[in-house]
Amino acid sequence: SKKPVRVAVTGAAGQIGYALLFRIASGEMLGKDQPVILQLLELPIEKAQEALRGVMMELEDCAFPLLAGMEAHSDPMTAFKDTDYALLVGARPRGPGMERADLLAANAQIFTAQGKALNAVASRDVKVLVVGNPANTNAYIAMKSAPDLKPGNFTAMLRLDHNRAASQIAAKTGKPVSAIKKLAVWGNHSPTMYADYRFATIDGASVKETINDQVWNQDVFLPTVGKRGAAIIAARGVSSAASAANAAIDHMRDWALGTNGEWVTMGVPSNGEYGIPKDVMFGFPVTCANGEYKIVEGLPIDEFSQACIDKTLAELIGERDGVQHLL
Ligand code: NAX
Repeated sequence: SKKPVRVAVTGAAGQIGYALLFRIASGEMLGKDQPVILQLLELPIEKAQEALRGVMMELEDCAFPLLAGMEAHSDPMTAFKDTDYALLVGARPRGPGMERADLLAANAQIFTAQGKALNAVASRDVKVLVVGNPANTNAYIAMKSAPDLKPGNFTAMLRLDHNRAASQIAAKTGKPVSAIKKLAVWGNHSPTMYADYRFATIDGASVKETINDQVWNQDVFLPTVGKRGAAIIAARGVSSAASAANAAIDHMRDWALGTNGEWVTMGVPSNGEYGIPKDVMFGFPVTCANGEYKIVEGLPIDEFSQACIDKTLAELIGERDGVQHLL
């Protein structure tokens, strides 16, 4: 049987953590033959640590055959020791009256410390997924704080946007989600993201030609996907958790186990592809094989798409410039 791998999860006692840990421990992320050791990080405050203990009691009570070990931590320097995977979910939410700059600064502090800890103690091949918002910029900060790790070890979660887009297209065309291929989401995990179905096929037919409605694309589809998080908060009273955890599982599973040539969306550091400045943590279409992702290159970008990409890029550059002095 396989040697256990170490999976660190931060914000483990939060609502995404609660929807995520049981699925990791049951083998849905890394395979039904891959034992895992969970290294769980929560804030060093009694309430958070107590809640984490409760979650760990429930994990025990599942008696998962693949759960080879479990640890509670309050310090990233111990939580990330030798970790092969790190899902950075915990972040500072925007409090009442908190300005955007304060939010960026509070998160910069968290992700600088966590990036440094990963740099110091994690596996040199660690795969890092940042879920905590602002996800792209937090991932950028962690990457910049870990100079001894490859930039490509750091990614941000755009997969929820990707899955939301796929689901909207399936509903519009009346086809199953599983029939959709070659969908892409460009840019920031925010309402400015650009979900792009120009290359997508559904049962082999062009999605763009099947829908054939640029007004729907611009006025219905993109705003629906972009504002989906807000719509869920309005309906549920709390932010998306199960769908976010599901997207994190999809992202890590595909990165680790491969996509068999199919496209998925990941936020990854640019190497200059599509004119995105180097190191900007940007949503791109990728394929994954042998534990590596590869940006799909050479796609034509039309005028409408370029304007959408420019807008989401400008937002990311603004976030980066807002934290640059803190790095
Ligand atoms: P919760 O507030 O339920 O849980 C967050 C947990 O993180 C809390 O238990 C808190 O104690 C812990 N935490 C905070 N700072 C920490 C730190 N420095 N180290 C370790 N633990 C820490 O939030 P939840 O609903 O689980 O959401 C978590 C994050 O995901 C938020 O930032 C949220 O905005 C973000 N999201 C990102 C999405 C994406 O697609 N990238 C979608 C869903 C979600 O909104």
